[in-house]
Formats: sequence, C-alpha cells, structure tokens
Amino acid sequence: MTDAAPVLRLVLGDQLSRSIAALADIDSARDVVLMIEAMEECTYVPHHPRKIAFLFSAMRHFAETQRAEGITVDYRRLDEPGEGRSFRHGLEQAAARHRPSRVVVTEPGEWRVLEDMRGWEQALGVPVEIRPDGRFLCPLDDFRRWAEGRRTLRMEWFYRDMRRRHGLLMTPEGEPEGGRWNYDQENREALPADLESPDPPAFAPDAITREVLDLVAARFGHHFGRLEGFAMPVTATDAEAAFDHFIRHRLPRFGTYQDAMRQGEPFLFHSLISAPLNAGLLNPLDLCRRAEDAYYAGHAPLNAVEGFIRQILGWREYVRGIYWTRMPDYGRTNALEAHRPLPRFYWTGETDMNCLRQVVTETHDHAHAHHIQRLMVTGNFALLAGIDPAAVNAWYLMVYADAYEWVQLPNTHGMALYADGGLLASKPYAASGKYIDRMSDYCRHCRFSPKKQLEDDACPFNALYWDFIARTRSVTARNRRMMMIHKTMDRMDDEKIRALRDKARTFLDGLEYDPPVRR
Ligand code: FAD
Ligand code: DLZ
Ligand code: SF4
Repeated sequence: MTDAAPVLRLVLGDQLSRSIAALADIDSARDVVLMIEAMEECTYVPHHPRKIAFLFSAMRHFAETQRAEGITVDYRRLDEPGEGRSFRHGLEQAAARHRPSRVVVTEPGEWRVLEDMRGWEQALGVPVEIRPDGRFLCPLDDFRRWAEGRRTLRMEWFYRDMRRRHGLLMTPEGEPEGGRWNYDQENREALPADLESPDPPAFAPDAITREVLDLVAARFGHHFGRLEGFAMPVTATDAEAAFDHFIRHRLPRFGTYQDAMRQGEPFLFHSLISAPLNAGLLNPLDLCRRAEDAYYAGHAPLNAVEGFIRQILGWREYVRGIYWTRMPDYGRTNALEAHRPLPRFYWTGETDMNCLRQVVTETHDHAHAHHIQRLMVTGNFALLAGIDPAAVNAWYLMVYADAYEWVQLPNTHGMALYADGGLLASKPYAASGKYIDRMSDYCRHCRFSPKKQLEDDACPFNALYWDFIARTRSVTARNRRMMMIHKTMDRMDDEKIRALRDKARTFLDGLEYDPPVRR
C-alpha cells in the first residue's frame, strides 16, 4: 500500500467482470475494491434463494480472483455483525474505514439503485463517480439517438443496425448471411416425441458455495423457491464451460425448438446462460462470436445461430435501451387497466391447469423458466386474466435467477402484459389453449381439454382469451394486427360470447388470491 488515500471501487453483485468500468484504472498498490452482501438487495423483493446463493457465491469467488491478482478487496459478508444493511450503509462504513479520496462505481442495472447512488456523494462527503457500464453492445447514448424521432421502436430495425455495426453474420458485401435477416419462421417447431435433449452440465458446489448455501438456507429459506440441488456455474471459468457445452450439444437445435415446451424438461435446447451473463461472468459479444464461429465451421445451422445472436445482440440490448430511456415512468403505465391481484397458484403451483403447474413448479425448483414458458404460460395467463402489472412485475423480478429490472421489466410489463400500450410489442401476446397444445405436451397431461370452450373440462385459457379480446376492445381493436380477431369475434354469436365471458368470470372468481403465509 502507498500512503496516498485509496480510491474506493464498489463492485455490485451483477458487475462481476474484471473489465467492469469501476475497475478500469485501478491502482492495485493503493485502491480498495468494495463488495457488499446487502440485506436490502435480498429483500426489497424477497428473491428466490437460488438467486441469492448464486450471486453471493459468484461474488465471493470473484473477490478471491481479484485478491489472487494482488488487489485489496474489502468484502462485507451478510453474516458479519453490523454489516451491509444496504449499499449506502455498507459504503458509509467502508468510507469510515478507508478514508478514500473518492468512490468509483459502475452504473447499476436498476433505476432504484441509480437514484440512491446519486445521493451518495452528499451523504459520504467524498466525490462519487458513476461510470457508464461498458459491458453492453449498444451504449445508451447510441440507443437514445437511434430511438429519437422514431414513431415506433421495433426491435427488428434495431437488430439489423446492430448486426451491421458489429459485423455479425454479415457477408463481405454487407448483406445478411443467407440473404435474410431473420429466420424466426423456422424457429417455431414443436418437439418430436422421440427427440431427447442433452442434460445441461451441473457444477458441484465447492467449499465457498456450500458455506453460502448454509447461509442462504438459514436467512432466506422461507422465500419462494428451492435451494436443494444447486449446481449453477458461479465462476467465469465454469460459465465458459457451460456455454461451451451449449455450443457443442444444444446450439444446433436451439433455433428449431426455441419455442417448444415439454413436460418435465425445463431446459431443452436453451443456453441457460442468462444468470451468469447478467451477473458479468460472460461477455455478450464473445458469446455471439463463438456462436457465429459454430455456423462458419458447419457445426450449427443458420436458423440456430441467427436465432441465438438475435436474442443477445437484438432483444437483450433493445430491452435495456427501452428500460433506461423510459424510466422512471415505464413501469407505472397500465394500458389495459388490469387490476386483479396475483392468484395464489403463482406461489404454490396448486392449480389443475397443468401448463401453469409445470412452469410455476419448475420456476420454484430452478429459479428458471425458458422464454416461451415465461411469455406464453405464466405471462399469457396474467395478461388474459388482467392481473395488476405491478404484482406480475414483482413476481418475475423475485423468482428468476437472471432477473434485474433493466431486463425483467420491459419483458414483463411490455412484452408479456402489453401494459406499456404497445411500445415494445407490436400486439399483445395473447393466446388460447390451442397455442400451448401446439407447442407442448402439457395438454396431454391436463384434466382440461384445449379443444373445448364451454364444457366443464374446457381449457380455461379459451374462455379467458375471448373475455380478454372483448374486455380490451377499446385498445386492442385499434391495433392493425388484432383486427382479424376482432372481426372473428364480431361474427360470433352474442350468446356464445356471453357464455364464454361468464365462464371466464366464474373461473377467475373461483381462484384463491391471498398469498401463502411463509415463516
Ligand atoms: P436462451 O433462450 O438460450 O437465449 C440466449 C440468451 O438471449 C439469454 O441468455 C438472454 O441473455 C438473451 N435473451 C433471450 N431473450 C431475451 C429477451 N427477451 N430479453 C433479453 N434477453 C434475452 N431474461 C433475463 O435475462 N432476465 C429476466 O429477468 C427476464 N425476464 C423475462 C420475463 C418475461 C415475461 C419474458 C417473456 C422473458 C424474460 N427474459 C428475461 C428473457 C428470456 O426469457 C430469458 O433471457 C431466457 O429464458 C434465459 O434463458 P437462457 O439463458 O436459456 O436463454
Ligand atoms: C440481486 C442481488 C442480491 C440478491 N444481493 C446482492 C448483494 O447482496 N450485493 C450486491 O452487490 N448485489 C446484490 N444483488 C444485485 C443487485 O440487486 C444489483 O446490483 C442491483 O439491482 C443493480 O442492478
Ligand atoms: Fe394448459 Fe389448457 Fe393445455 Fe391444460 S388444456 S395444459 S390448462 S393449455
């Protein structure tokens, strides 16, 4: 250590990259890296215990790798007396210990933290520098410029610009590889019954993770979610190995079966990298390049590689841009005036609707569900039933290991619930039981039939769907892509519509809404 006052460099739990802006110009002989396990971060919504365990373990491993590089890390553990109630509290204590010349931090992934950060300089009495997060492929100023003056902010146009800018899957002539930008039409196949999906790799907990698991079980075991069987990658090396496994064993079929669902198989051909990626253990451009290499090496087809790159380069960057250009008001809109509370089965999985039971149970067990499960099962139900967006947003934020508001909110509020009135999605992703029947085998294991509408054993999604179309008419009938469905409803018998809407109301009135009591 030199005599000069250190710069205190705060690294948050989802900023675990050596290249994070706050560490860019670190003087390892002088500076101190601060990491805080903060009670407030675990409980501002009661996060899934697996998510907390994943982050604490990844944070502790990251601290060790920094120490191994000769960097001083002041790591505040949750179980140290008097420590880490919140970022601000932990920082105040660390400032008293280290008397830094200034504090350097990277922009957080949530508006509530940024707002708090803006008050730190005054609270601490030392300069606080908040640096832009350089881990993303579209700097926020570029997104703002792209969005400025556009009437609609469709992801597809943004994605094409990003492909050009990063030269991904582009020919030397500047054309999209294969002659098309988008192979989505080829990515909607149902799974053949005899096609098996490879098991994802499991990472056995080491001593650091085991200690974290004990801590999390003791402190947060009462939160929604299962901790047993934890096998997530918690280091950059393990996350790389997990991605490598995906490239070799699942990427070739990723595209074709991207939207498929199967009973008892939560992972299928997905990459499962969102939690380590969002925490900073993986680099998004590197992932895209490696997927691109797999295409040029003839290992994976274009529809798979383009589909994967579109998720990372397109959707992931786009939702982040929407979040930061629209906050703090984005989550406050309620375009479809949905006010129903969240049904109890989102916490218990206790429902006769098999698709929902499967997705809620898998979410409980793994802190994970794949995109179509989130969008077309739990999301679709919340949309059709008119559940209050605030309640749905909070549920998605707490139950998934990859959830931070910058990515969770636009996906839930905009894509799944259409609560932003169509800023993000060109139409509501509303579907009847027919869609779930086509894309999964859930209906074969269900007491309801997706083919029936009014009978006792009719799939509730069917009545809910028509009730949704009728209830939201003033908004959805104005949408060009919804006109056909409104025309179909106009041709339907009034009596039938009334019967379907009665059935939907009776079904919704019969649900339990009080959340289970947890100790
Ligand atoms: P894959 O299917 O293998 O896709 C590869 C990667 O692409 C993902 O890891 C992710 O980084 C990125 N990606 C794919 N779709 C999206 C998307 N729509 N937005 C942003 N990135 C995307 N993703 C999160 O990371 N955090 C969330 O909190 C989150 N909440 C969601 C809520 C709803 C209602 C919906 C519909 C989607 C949400 N998503 C969220 C997007 C997507 O469901 C997950 O990224 C994906 O399921 C993660 O699994 P995977 O890594 O196997 O993804
Ligand atoms: C999600 C989370 C949790 C559960 N715990 C911590 C923590 O104890 N310390 C920490 O630095 N970060 C944690 N995080 C991630 C933060 O919530 C995240 O950094 C902010 O939401 C900003 O994106
Ligand atoms: Fe879900 Fe309806 Fe199929 Fe049952 S019948 S699994 S409720 S879509």
